[in-house]
Amino acid sequence: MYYEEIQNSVANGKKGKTLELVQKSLNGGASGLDIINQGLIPGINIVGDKFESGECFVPDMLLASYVVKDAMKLASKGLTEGPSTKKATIVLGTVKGDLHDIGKNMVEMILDVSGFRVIDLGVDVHEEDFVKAIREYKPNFLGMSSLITTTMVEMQVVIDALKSAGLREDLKVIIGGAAVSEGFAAQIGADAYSRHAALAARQLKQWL
Ligand code: B12
Repeated sequence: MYYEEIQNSVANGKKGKTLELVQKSLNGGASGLDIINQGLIPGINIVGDKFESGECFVPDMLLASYVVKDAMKLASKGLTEGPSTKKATIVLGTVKGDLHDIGKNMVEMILDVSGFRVIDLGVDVHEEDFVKAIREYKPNFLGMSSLITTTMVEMQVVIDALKSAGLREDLKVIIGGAAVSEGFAAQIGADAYSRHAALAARQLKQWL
């Protein structure tokens, strides 16, 4: 299903080629989720590994991220629509200081097709904006993303701000992103950690 080719074309920042391969895979009957999980994400991880080992630089990561964003839009057309009545609401955002949003967007996409109403606050979300959104939308869940070790501490800041505002009790908090872990979730008093988007949808359904 061209997964390896998709990985390589993402890693090389080739947008046209990637979109062509995604379309070919969809035409061949591949599911959007498999294309994302077996093609696009491993592809961008190749770039991340090369960045870590000094074989590529920020512009390469940026280029690959543009390719993945467009390809995800195309692949998500292959995802089945969930029920039209939304089960519950989640406020979602990447924490202060962190601009990574591909993973968060993927969580948004999966939760949306799984029947959740998602309020996406975007990236670099400050604690006061999380608090404001929880007040305004009264969601069942809060999801926070962090990919950088220096910004993951912001999750604790948000949880503390929610406690001070008296908004923590009625809310389940789920965290994710490459920087965090189950242990970290327990440490900061979050209710759950999810390694990937599909597991997040499963966890939220369990909480309903
Ligand atoms: C693309 C990328 C970028 C792009 C981001 C573009 C964008 N719009 O997102 C750009 C070029 C902007 C970028 C910048 C930087 N980056 Co960067 N980046 C990456 C890269 C290569 C891929 C990230 C990605 O999109 N992965 C694919 C997605 C799908 O995976 P994911 O985010 O982990 O999400 C999945 C799960 O974690 C989970 N999940 C994610 N969020 C959430 C939320 C919830 C609620 C739940 C339940 C689950 C969940 O579900 C997702 C899907 O299943 C990673 C390497 C890597 N392998 O992670 C480095 C990486 C994250 N970046 C890194 C660094 C250092 C930086 C910079 C500091 C570089 C610099 N010197 O400027 C800056 C920081 C800028 C900032 N302030 O944020 C480091 C972080 C190291 C660390 N330990 O802190 C990494 C790990 C690279 C490396 N190996 O060193 N980066």
